[in-house]
Amino acid sequence: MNRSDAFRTAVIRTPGPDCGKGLTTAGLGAPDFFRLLEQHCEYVRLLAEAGLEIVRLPPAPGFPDAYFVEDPAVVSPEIAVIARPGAAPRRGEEDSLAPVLARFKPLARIEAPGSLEGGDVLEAGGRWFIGLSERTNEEGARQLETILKSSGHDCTFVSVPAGLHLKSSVNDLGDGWLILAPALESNPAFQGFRRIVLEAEESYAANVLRINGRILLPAGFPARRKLGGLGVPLLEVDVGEVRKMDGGLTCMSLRF
Ligand code: CIR
Repeated sequence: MNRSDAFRTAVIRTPGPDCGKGLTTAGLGAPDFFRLLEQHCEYVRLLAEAGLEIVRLPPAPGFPDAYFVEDPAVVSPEIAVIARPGAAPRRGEEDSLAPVLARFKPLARIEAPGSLEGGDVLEAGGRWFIGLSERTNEEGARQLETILKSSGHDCTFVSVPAGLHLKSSVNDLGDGWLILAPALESNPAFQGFRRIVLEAEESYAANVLRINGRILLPAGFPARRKLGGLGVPLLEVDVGEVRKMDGGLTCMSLRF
């Protein structure tokens, strides 16, 4: 059983009209707010169709990246860990998320000088991988490891070689499969998995979301052909505007 096939709840946050003021390295221009809202709506609709109860938060004025709710928290079966974003402008997003998650799980916190963003945390095959990146430092990773270990979870640290977060380059496809950008192809951390490795120019498509027996993938990438043999429904989602802000499919929800 894949844990990602037994999720019941998705916390999401509606993007605000200041979405273009968020952090980005994409160089793809500013997102169109209304198109972004449409794409976000369709994403949320697909999560609901997958059987998830949607907990919708309003935009957080002054925090243009706050709809990337995956980053300020990590939720395990036992606990919700309130993260400490490595990006200074994103610090504070976690304050309005904590009381919401407290309705579902006991809380723990990543404390300074630790920094950690949920985009750097991947659960796959019953193991947890924590990316060390520009957003997640070793201290933050160690704090999360201690918290997860106390519930018996095994953690592996992975140096993030490219992209914003670990999950920009590797994600769980379920049933022992991972999808990887070539930068992580030969990383020993993932040796025990069956692997689908993308071409460098379609690395963005590594940010797929396995959820309740289906896989959401960014629309318009040839990567789709490589996933056909998995025997799982594939749903393409247009995230063109989201990508302009360095975001993708995993980062717009917290699932548990
Ligand atoms: C940022 O730079 O923090 C946001 N503009 C994008 C965050 C994307 N998060 C994710 O992939 N987990």
